[in-house]
Amino acid sequence: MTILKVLYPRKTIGGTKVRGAGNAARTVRGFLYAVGLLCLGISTKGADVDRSLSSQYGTEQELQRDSSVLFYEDFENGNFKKWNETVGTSVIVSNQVHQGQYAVEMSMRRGKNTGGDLKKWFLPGADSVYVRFYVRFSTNYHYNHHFVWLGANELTNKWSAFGKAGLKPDGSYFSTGMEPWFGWGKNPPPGEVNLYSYFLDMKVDPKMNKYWGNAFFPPGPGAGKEAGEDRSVPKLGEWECWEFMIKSNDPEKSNGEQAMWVNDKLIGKFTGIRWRNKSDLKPNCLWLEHYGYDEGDPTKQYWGEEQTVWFDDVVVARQRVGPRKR
Ligand SMILES: [Ca+2]
Repeated sequence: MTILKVLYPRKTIGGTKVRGAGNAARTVRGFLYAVGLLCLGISTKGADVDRSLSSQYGTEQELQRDSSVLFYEDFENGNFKKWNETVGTSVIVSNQVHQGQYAVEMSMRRGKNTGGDLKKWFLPGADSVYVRFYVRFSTNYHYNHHFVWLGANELTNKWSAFGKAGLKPDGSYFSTGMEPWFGWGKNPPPGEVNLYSYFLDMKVDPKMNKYWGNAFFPPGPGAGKEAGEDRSVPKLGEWECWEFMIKSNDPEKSNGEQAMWVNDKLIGKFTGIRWRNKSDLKPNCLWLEHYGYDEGDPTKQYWGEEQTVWFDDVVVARQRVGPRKR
C-alpha cells in the first residue's frame, strides 16, 4: 500500500519563493488521506543490488571524477560558488562538519526566518539521478515543512518545477523530495523519511480538488497513523547518510522509479511511476533545503524557538553513490 501525505503549498512567483503566503494551505490543516493500491510495486526488503560509486573508489577525490557524477560539493572551498542560488540562513561553518574543515549550516528561528537553501541546476539533466548527502539534525530538533528536493525542469524554463503546489501536473515538470514526515506529531523528531512527489499520475486531494505532493512511505500500518515497524526515523545529533533517486520513465510507459536509502540501507523502492510524457524532461535541479517555521507549516504547534540542520558531502550522479568511505 502506498500512503499519500498532503502537505501545504509553497507559492513561487517569477522564480522567487513567496514564503508565508499559503492561505489555501491553512484550510487543509489536518488533512491526511490514503490512496492505497496505486498499482505501484513496493519493495523494501532484501539486499540492495545497485552497484555504488563508493564501492568502486577508495576516496571521494577519485569518486568525484567519475563520468557519472553531475555535481560534487564537500564545502571544502569554504564558499557557495558551486551553487546557483543561496537563500536564507545558509552559512559555511567549521564547528560541525562530517568530513574536512567545512560544512553548511541551515538554521531556522521562530518568527525570524524560514530556514535556508541552496539550488544547483545541472542541465540538461539525466534520466536517472541519485542524490547523496550527509545530514545532521540538532539535538533540539522538532520537525520541518520541506526538505531536500530533486526537480525536473524544462530546458526552456529552469523554474518549471517550482511553484506547482496544488496544480494538476501538465507534463512540464516532475519532482520528489526526501523528507522527514512528522505524522501529525505522532512520529519522533525529525519524523519518518519518505519521498514527497509530483508526477503525471499523482492523486488529487478530493476534498480540495488540489494536487498536493503524494508521499511514498515504506509499507506502514495505514493512512493517517503513525509510522509502523518499517519506518525510518533519523537520529538527532548524529551525521547520517541519506540518498534518494529518480529513474525517469519511458515517455509512453509507466515504468519510472524512485528509491531512498539511509546509512546505506534501502528504505523504500517504488516502481510503476509515470513521471513524464516526453524524453527531454529529466531531473536537473538539486534543491538542498531546510524549510519551515513558515505560515503554512503544518508542524506549527510543535515548533521550538530554533532548530538547525547541517549538510556535508553532497553528490549528484547518474548512478548509486553510497556512503563516503573516508
Ligand atoms: Ca566538508
